[in-house]
Amino acid sequence: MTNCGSIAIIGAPNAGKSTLTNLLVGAKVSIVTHKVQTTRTRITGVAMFDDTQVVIVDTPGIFQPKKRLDRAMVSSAWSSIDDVDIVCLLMDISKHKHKDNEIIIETIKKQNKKCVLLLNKIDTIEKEKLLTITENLWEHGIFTDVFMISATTNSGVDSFIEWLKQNIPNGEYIYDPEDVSNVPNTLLSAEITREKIFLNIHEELPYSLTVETESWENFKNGDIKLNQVIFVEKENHRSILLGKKGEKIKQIGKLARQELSSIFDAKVHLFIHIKVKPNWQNDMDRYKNMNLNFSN
Ligand SMILES: Nc1nc2c(ncn2[C@@H]2O[C@H](COP(=O)(O)OP(=O)(O)OP(=O)(O)O)[C@@H](O)[C@H]2O)c(=O)[nH]1
Ligand SMILES: [Mg+2]
Repeated sequence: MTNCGSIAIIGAPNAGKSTLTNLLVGAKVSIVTHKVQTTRTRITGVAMFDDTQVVIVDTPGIFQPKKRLDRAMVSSAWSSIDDVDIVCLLMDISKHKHKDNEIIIETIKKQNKKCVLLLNKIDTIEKEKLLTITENLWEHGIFTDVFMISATTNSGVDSFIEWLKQNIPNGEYIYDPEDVSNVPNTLLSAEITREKIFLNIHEELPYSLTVETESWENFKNGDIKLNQVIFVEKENHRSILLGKKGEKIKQIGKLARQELSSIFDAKVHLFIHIKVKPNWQNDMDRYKNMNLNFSN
């Protein structure tokens, strides 16, 4: 008898949702950076724990959205809770009082939902504080279980996995047990390039650009040729991205290519073009490409 079910990991930006997703899956399916709002769309990973298959939906961080892209991201995160068997609210324990977390808790209460609380980054606070924080949060009455974890040091995650094995319903596997994700390779590779931009370009620019894979070619010798485009809003954004003598984009391309070669176990030829498209955040096609709903 096998078990199979789905969980959504929701929470404020930067809480560690994608880090935990990758840890549970055992492979990098979702990009991670130290910056908020890294994940822009739902990313489905597949984890196997003995005879239990867990379909993990990593979601964009929930915050108070202003722009259309922000609204689409937040709405994509909230919509995940109706599609899964178990909702997990992941919280950076050091930010448990942050406004975003208050709003998330209130919204869950209003919807009469229950969820599992995953208190993450316990490596960043003193042990003595853990119990008081947990007790205070428990009083909200919306949590069925609480786990204290660190997704970077792997602390406490085994207990959560054991709990999943007990609580995921009986059922046939939905995915091949060898699968790690249902994210198309074109999207994953665009995400990897976006991650390198987030890590190498500072301040606001990473938020006002998007990356798409325009073409993907598999060669007979196993090599892969990728053409990607980065849409930016302004001409000076292109200059920042290029850097002096094109050094910046060269470095980003190199880092992305190295990681893609390792993910796809092949030689990757990556060609990146930068296009200035002032209004891309109001262009429906860009949203389709990210699996986001345009009309939010
Ligand atoms: N110290 C510590 N850092 C962590 C832990 N888990 C994640 N991080 C770090 O937190 C940062 C954000 O991690 P992500 O996994 O990208 O967070 P996220 O919730 O997916 O963020 P968004 O996609 O922006 O909503 C990264 O720098 C991680 O390395 C943890 O348990 N302890
Ligand atoms: Mg994320």
